[in-house]
Amino acid sequence: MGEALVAFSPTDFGSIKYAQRFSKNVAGAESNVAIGLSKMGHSVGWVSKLGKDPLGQFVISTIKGEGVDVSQVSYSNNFPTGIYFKDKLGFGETKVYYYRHGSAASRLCPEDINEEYISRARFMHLTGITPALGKSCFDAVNYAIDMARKNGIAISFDPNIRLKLWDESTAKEVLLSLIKKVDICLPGIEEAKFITGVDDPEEQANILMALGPKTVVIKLGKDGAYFKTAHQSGYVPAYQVDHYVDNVGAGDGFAVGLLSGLIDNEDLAKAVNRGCVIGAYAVTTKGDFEGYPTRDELEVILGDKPVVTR
Ligand code: KDG
Repeated sequence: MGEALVAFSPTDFGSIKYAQRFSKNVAGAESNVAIGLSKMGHSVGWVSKLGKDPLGQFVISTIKGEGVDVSQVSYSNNFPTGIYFKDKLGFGETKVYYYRHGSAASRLCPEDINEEYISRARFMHLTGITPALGKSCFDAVNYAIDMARKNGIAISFDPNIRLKLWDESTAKEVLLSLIKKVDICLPGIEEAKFITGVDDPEEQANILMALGPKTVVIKLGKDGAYFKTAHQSGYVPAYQVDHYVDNVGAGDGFAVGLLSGLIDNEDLAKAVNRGCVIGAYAVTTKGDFEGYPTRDELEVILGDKPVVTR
């Protein structure tokens, strides 16, 4: 559950201040995860709200076209589909400018959540972006968590801290309150540092687990990932790709791999490795999810299947 946006990126190198031409892609942390899981062949649904406008039609046809069930998406006549711009800075980083305040998805509320629909899932994936969008979204996230817990659905949570959307102290307080109620917590190392106040991933995982989650996976970027449960822990190295375009969407790709591995009943280290591989492929394209492999492609990448191109 969460907001999808239309992302505009300059087609030429340089700042959006000077750009004349833009490409347009669908983005959004949670819809990225939904699309990635669908590409892996899993059955997945996305709960959200869009404006009844052409950009909303673009978003819905893209997400539906990727095989995600969109029956739980509603449309607003009064509020638009949110957008953002990616600004490629000279030193290779991507900065984003959001135009999502007052968007249709920022009006998501508990009434948009259908308990019966949720009760059919195996996992519910949420991020710290949604509660940052406004009070009704915060209520919707808490309601979704309550419904998932009531129905025995495992909740995965990526803090996805976006300090352009809320202030640090509110972010910390709300994220801590949510982490206490989830099963799997998937922060990046900098996010884990923001939440726990310590630098070391093993210490970070201990602190997060003491709050409630049974599984913690800290994403370490070029150093891979560290995972921990009550019974096991370990490091998984990063997967190397030879082509870098844009890192937005990599964390969501990691969540795709991890959840996909768990749905396939892989052991945790293998699922984390799948996360590292899909996260790495995310950086090879301009769009967030376009680089995520399909299941067949993943099998080739992992060496389980030969490549047949003709
Ligand atoms: O994780 C990728 C997202 O950050 C991007 O698609 C846009 O959802 C988005 C956000 O709020 O930053």
